[in-house]
Amino acid sequence: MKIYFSGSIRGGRQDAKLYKQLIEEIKNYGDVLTEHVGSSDISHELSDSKIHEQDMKWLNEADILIGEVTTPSHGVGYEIGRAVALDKKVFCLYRRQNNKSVSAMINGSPSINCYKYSTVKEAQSLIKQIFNGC
Ligand code: 6IA
Repeated sequence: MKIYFSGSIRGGRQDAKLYKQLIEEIKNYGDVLTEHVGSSDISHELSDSKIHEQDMKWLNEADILIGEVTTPSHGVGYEIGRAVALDKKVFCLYRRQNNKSVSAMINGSPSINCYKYSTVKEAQSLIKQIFNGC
């Protein structure tokens, strides 16, 4: 199974370590095409148009998108919308946080499965559930 993991880059890297932990769990179920999202060293070599081209190619190849959407990111929202339009399976994970709700356009979409979690352990167990249901 090919998996597209989405997480914030220019939207803010405060959750980069968490993305890495989730990607490590997701790797038990298939090939993660976007492992760089969890890397502490994001390369600045490619132009924005090349990044978009490469990511859309991977999204087309992917069977499923998993997004960590706690940190709002235009790129993540865009990828989720494109994945829905391509009829991919889409799952979003987000942490319970004071006074912050995930976008209604993500949480309210009938094509997107959204799960709240509190701890990394809980997120990892949600990932297990997602892939056991696939
Ligand atoms: O708007 P954001 O940058 O937060 O969007 C993050 C999402 O867009 C991620 O899920 C990635 O799949 C994609 N993305 C954004 N930037 C990159 C990138 N390099 N390489 C690959 N995918 C990306 C950007 C480096 C940049 C800081 C110069």
